[in-house]
Amino acid sequence: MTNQEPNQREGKLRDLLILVPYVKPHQAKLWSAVALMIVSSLVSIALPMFMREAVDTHIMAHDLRGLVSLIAIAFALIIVMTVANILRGRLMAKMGQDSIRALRDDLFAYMQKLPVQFFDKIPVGKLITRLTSDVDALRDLVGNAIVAMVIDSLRLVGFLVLMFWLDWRLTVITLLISPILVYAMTFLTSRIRKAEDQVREQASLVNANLQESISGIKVIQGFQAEEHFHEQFQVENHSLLQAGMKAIATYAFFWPTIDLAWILSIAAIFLFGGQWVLDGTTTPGILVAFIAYTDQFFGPLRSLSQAYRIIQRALAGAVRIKRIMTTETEVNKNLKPMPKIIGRVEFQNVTFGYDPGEIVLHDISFTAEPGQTVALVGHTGAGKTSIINLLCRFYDPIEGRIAVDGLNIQEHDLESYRRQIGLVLQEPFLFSGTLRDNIRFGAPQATDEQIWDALKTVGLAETFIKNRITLDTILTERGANFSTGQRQLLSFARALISDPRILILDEATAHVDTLTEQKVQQALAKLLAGRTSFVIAHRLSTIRNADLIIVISDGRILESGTHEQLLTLKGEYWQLCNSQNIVQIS
Ligand code: M5T
Ligand code: MG
Repeated sequence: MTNQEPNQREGKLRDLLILVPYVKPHQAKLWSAVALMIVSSLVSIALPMFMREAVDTHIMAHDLRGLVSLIAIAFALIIVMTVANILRGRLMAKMGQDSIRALRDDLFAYMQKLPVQFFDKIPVGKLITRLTSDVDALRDLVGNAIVAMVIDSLRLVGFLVLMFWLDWRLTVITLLISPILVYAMTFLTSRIRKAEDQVREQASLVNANLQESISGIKVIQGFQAEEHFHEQFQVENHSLLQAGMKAIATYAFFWPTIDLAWILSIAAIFLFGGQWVLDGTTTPGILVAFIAYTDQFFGPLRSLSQAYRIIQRALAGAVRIKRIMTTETEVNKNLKPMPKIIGRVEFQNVTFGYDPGEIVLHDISFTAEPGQTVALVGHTGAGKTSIINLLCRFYDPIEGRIAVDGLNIQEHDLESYRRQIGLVLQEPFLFSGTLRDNIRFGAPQATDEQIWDALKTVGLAETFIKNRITLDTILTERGANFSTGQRQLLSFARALISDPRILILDEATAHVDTLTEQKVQQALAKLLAGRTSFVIAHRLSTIRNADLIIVISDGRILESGTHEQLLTLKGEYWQLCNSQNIVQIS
């Protein structure tokens, strides 16, 4: 589960380049923010010099008027600095939010196009946490850290230059505490970072767990498995607590260490600086200014180490986001579009496995002529759905070729191909929204009249009218306010409306009762007419009239032919029919 997540350290600064197109439109804001920051930095660099001036020139000379006017100037500068800081904060925050909103939009669009395999490997809850927290990390970077980094480095240099200029001996003494700082900033921050990574990883596990138990709530309650799931949750939740505690414990060392360094250097400055004032080699004003510089010196240091952490997080996030945005999707392959197809489907020696080491389909070959109905029959786990998955190109074969109208589907644009396929699955996908939106899903231009026609064809119109269900009726999530059979029929209507050349029904009739099934059979006959169709049904009565029945066993084609042909073989199909008492009907 975690083995394919990139390690934090894989993040390179170059990965942050994915942000460039998102920040670019906001350049004006960025540069204004930089300008404002330069202003406030200059003021903060200059302020201690005012202190020196106040002490040495005015206080020592008993010059109260001069002192007051100096303070007035300093005060004005402080106002300028404060306003600049407020404006800069707002600009940067706005820029961060705006650019990240665009990134989030794009990310969603990319994710929707990712190959199905991508989602096989990562639990949904984890993916969601990851996307939200990774995106947040990038927002922190854009909205704060980038500019802060540059400006804080400049401020540090400015402080050092002025400190050396004022008194190099005191500067050297201040710098003597740097080993403590280096320890805090490298060793401690790297430990904090590791602990925080663990917290995030664990939080995503808790969310994955939560997501799973919410979507399975009926089964969980039905089997009284609440206790078991609760225990599982408690375990994950406890690990989250532990990870959090560890992070806090490490963090607890950080500021006190920094403060210790600060106190030590102030003490040293008083000790040595005091002596030097007494022996006249430095002035009281310089001593005061120096204390102020030392104090200020720690500000940028702190925010630099914070910025460092934000950058680390953003790097890790950028790698994962980049992986999504650069995962090869069919969209960025630029293949030629699939022309309008007639519907001749050929599987030529197709071999396939979800995991290349575990072959699920062996050397499958068959041809479906345009308009034919092909039934796939076989025991559970035989590989029927897998054949469909290949036909829809959710996956690609390891060996062999799938051709439609003689064209290799792998060499043609996926969108233009899938548009010509209709898919009805055992678990129909309905989403929260109106009935209308759910049905014209694959054909957005369909009119209300067409929709009602489709509903009539699948036999739902009457019930809907009787129950006052209109096209504006809202479906709750996953269509929970409709019965399973109704949902099935709705997805028939959806397939009908999009008028596909190739139609796939995977266990699509499993949920409808026998009476409805007769209706459905008629609906099906209309649905299938003139299209190449693939029907998977465990109830063999549904597929008796198919033009070609393919019997699959353990991923291989065992026999194929029409119902009558297969019966005379007295093989697997005959046995299956026997077990469902339908031999005599033929
Ligand atoms: C065939 C494996 C499954 C089975 C084999 C869909 C799917 C299947 N498999 C995966 O590893 N990952 C997947 O996403 O493939 O499975 P199938 O094609 O689903 O069988 P079926 O459709 O004939 O069975 P059923 O039960 O729907 O009638 O080994 O583990
Ligand atoms: Mg199946």
